[in-house]
Amino acid sequence: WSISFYFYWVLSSENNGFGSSATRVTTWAYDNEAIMPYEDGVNLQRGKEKYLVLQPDSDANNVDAARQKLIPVVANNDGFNDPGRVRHLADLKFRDEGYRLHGFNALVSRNLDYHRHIPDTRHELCRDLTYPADLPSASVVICFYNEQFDTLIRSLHSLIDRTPDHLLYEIILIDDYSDLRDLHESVRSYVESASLLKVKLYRTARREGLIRARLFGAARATGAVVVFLDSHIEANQGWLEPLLERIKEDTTRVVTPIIDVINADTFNYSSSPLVRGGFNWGLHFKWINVPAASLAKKEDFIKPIVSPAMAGGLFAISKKYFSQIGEYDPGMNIWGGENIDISFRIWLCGGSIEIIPCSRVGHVFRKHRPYGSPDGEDTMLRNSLRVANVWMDDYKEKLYKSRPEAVNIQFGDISDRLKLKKNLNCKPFSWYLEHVYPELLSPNNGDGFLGETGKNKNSQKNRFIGAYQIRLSGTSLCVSSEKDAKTKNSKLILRTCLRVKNQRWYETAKSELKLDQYLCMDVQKDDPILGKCHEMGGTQEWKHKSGSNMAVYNVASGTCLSAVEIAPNSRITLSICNSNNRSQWDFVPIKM
Ligand code: LR7
Ligand code: MN
Repeated sequence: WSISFYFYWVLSSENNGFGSSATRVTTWAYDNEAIMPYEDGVNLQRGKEKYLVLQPDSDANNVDAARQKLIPVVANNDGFNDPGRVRHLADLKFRDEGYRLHGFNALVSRNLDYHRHIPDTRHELCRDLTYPADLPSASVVICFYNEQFDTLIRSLHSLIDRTPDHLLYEIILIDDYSDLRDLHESVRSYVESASLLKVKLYRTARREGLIRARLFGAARATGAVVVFLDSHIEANQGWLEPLLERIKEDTTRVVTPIIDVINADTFNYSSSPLVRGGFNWGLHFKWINVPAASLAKKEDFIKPIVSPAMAGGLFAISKKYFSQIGEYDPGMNIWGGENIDISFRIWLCGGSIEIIPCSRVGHVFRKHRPYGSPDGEDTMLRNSLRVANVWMDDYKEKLYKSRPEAVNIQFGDISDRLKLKKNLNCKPFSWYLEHVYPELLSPNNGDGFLGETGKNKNSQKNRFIGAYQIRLSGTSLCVSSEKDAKTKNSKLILRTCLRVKNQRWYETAKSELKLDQYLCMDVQKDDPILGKCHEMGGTQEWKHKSGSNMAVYNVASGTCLSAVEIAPNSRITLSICNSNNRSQWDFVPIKM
């Protein structure tokens, strides 16, 4: 896929208090790099009209001046002081460029404290556990390619803040030849000026990909245990001790924390259920259930869970054992498949993989992977072919069957890995299928979750707390779905207020606005739409005060509901919150 998609924001002037000279409509296009006058003939089909922002005509030829004056009149005291709040055009640019470059809301991340509080998501029994005084110490290895600066720094601080000093030997940070401007130097100077003495920063001499970048880091690690982490994580309370304890008892155990979710739109930190790691025959990782029988008692919720595979990004391993089982396959490129490879190797060559419920680390689950491989290669498939041809015996045909194009793909020399397999005296793949992951051969493949922690089910939070028409203040026009109340992806438009279903918004305690049991007001590319309710907040979280002349604020986008025009059938969009009359709404209570 390509990362070169464009945003066009069309900026048009109107009579707005910047002076009466602003009468001629000047249109501006914005493409992430520069604001430039928009000329007829530029193909706007590629993007679409995004924002109507106030702009004085007199500066039509002065981009910098225009950029500054484009700041709209922000409604003061509207109370929406969220970290994702878009206050001016530069924020909007930062947010949208962030999504493009990183796949998450960089504006939120920039505004959150590096030492922010996150909820302790462990089971209550975890807090009573004690650990031996002589746990081995750990070298944390984090490689990154073009990571968002604040997110990377917060990852480091979370580790330093929440790891006992004597257990954190060092943090080895590998910049995998990032090409984002100034990133390396910014990280270097931050680490130095904040005196992060345990952080050792390196840079590879060329883009290696995460597999070889981790090898580069692990080679420099001197702690007894190596902990690999992604560069967009937050370590939670007591995360390391339970991992080290399992390794101290048996160095062939490779252990992972529960990977909690840091929401890509809001950076909201939430608990993940107890699950195991599996995959399908395409060798794509997936979560599978924990058998119900193994979660019968309360104590079961804090016991290690054996897992057929690991997600890949977060795990601890004895340094000696890592080298003994052959580290990673250095013939793998950029991204993908290395987690399945190391999972097979661990199980087939005498070790085990466990998920440790009392260890919690949050990870930003991005909206899309914001990078490819330099030559456009499908590295996931190529790397998976190496895995299949080294470890899967005749079962490799299952991969070829699920990816027919694979027969034509060169996956390089695997003789070293075959030698390793022989030297380590590893078992055949059929043993793994029989003893570790029998579900892979059964029809449902381990799908379906039983391991819920019992939190979200039918929670009180889903009850309606009000029902409203949302009326544009001073008009008799209401927020309505363009199609009927049950049509997914329907756009929102202004319609003459009527007591009809597609104007009847039910509000929940999670600040959702629902037209229907399953459809919530949502955000899609800066427009409000009806989306399937996902209960994750963010794009479906709408803040407002009750009463009249109120802004309606979306937590993920940091912007407010705004009519494009004051007329029936006008589109409704999201723009920088302001006090103009296209952005003020009345919440008119109606019978539930
Ligand atoms: O060329 C690269 N060089 C790098 O240094 C590409 C990536 N990287 C870095 C990157 O900055 C990040 O810190 O490597 C790390 C992992 O890359 P991500 O975050 O793009 O990967 P991911 O989280 O999308 O994917 C998961 O699968 C990968 C397969 O190769 C790795 O094993 C990731 O570590 C892994 N992440 C997790 O397991 C977190 C939980 C996700 C789930 C389920
Ligand atoms: Mn990741």
